[in-house]
Amino acid sequence: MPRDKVCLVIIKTGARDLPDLREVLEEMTELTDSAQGIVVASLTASVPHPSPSHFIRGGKIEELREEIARTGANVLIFSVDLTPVQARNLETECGARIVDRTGLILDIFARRAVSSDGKLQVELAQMQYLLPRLVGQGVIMSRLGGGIGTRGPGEQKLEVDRRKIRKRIEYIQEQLEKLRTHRTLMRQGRRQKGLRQVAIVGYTNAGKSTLLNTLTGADAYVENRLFATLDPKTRIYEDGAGTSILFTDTVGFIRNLPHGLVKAFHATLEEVLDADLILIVVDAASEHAAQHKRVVDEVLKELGAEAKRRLLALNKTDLLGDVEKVRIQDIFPEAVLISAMQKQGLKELIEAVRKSLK
Ligand SMILES: Nc1nc2c(ncn2[C@@H]2O[C@H](COP(=O)(O)OP(=O)(O)OP(=O)(O)O)[C@@H](O)[C@H]2O)c(=O)[nH]1
Ligand SMILES: [Mg+2]
Repeated sequence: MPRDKVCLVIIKTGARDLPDLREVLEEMTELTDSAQGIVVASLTASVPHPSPSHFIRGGKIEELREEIARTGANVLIFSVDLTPVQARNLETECGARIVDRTGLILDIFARRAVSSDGKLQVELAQMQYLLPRLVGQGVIMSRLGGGIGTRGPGEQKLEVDRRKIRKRIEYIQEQLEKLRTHRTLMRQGRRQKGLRQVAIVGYTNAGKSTLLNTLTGADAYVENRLFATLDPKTRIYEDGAGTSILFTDTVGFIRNLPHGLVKAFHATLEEVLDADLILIVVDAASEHAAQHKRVVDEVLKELGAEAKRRLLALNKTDLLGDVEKVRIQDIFPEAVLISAMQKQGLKELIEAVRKSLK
């Protein structure tokens, strides 16, 4: 299938805590890339007061139409979330598929889901997202053509009516409840064996799976794309001197992780809540390292894990010069500097983990 040609629409709202436009553009480009779309154009719009009908105003819509005509873009991806009404109206006005930020992230998750649990969780989030959007036939049918925002484990089911979708949602919720019970039992079993559990969390693409692999010899999937991991993986670390620690790799975080996704992935994210220690991995080579660390703290808070013991590991330090290393250690004095890929700083990390677990 040909890849979608995407025009990004980067919105500056009145909200104060937002990162700058350049950073949002970068993030949206990476997300689009992870969804196999090609960014052919991007446009920014300052919208302090979004219109309830179209979000953006007439002049901008005109500009968008010109961009579409000039570049041949078939999809508009917005950096914010739109109401179903706004999305539908824009679709009609612009003659291109409209995808909002949550829709884009859901699409990436749908591509990444491998296990049946992962697929169920994504499907739940997708259905809940689509349900209020199932108004006119037109909307739903146009979403079935393929391309960003149209695909996923729930794809064939999208044409069934709302009632069937609600039934399906109930069914998935029951299944996930079973999954949750199962995971809880597994954790209790491990605990009875006296094993301590460390949850590896962090911004997407920070190197969490690489770290799990390096520490435990696991074969977790690693990729330079966002949200490579959806399913948690727990593996044992043994140092040969009698220390055994369990490490769990989890789904990555992102700014404003869609709420429905956090809820759908609750069974999975409970691994984090139940751990004895939270090991936060930050990509120290990213110029947004501090921002990413803040986002991780926020998501942990949203999960109700803010009181948990934690440890910070700054990863990818193989990409830093000596000066940069000193600078980042200054910002995060308590952090351990590591390179999961080059196997640097791991002894110090395990030592710090052991200390924190005491
Ligand atoms: N240079 C360098 N690259 C690294 C290091 N650790 C991981 N990477 C690279 O960073 C990319 C992401 O690594 P992953 O381990 O998949 O990251 P993740 O945090 O599991 O990502 P998600 O599962 O998508 O949230 C891959 O291309 C890795 O090869 C490191 O220490 N140094
Ligand atoms: Mg991963």
